Amino acid sequence: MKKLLICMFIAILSITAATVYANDAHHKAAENQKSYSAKGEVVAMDSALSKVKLKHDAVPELKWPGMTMFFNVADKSLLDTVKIGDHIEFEFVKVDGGSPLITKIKPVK
Ligand SMILES: [Cu+2]
Repeated sequence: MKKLLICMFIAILSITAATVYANDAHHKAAENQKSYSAKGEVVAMDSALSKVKLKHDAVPELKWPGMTMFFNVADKSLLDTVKIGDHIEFEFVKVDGGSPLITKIKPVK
């Protein structure tokens, strides 16, 4: 009986440890949110403000039609690899009360 209790205790400890570890792997709040991927074209950029205007394809997961809109970028350096007119693939998270935030962006050939 005592052995069983010890086993259960260890099992609970490992589950707790796994959960803490999983949460610790993410540092930015944005990375904890669901991210979506889409394709589009760069229409305008403002690196100083970490903003980019994209003409993006539909995002079926969010029931978004294709449109031209501004996104914020998580880091200015994300815009270093793209220029106006580039066709791109990007990942973003939704932000309550603000423009969606791009976490990854890369040109496609
Ligand atoms: Cu849009």
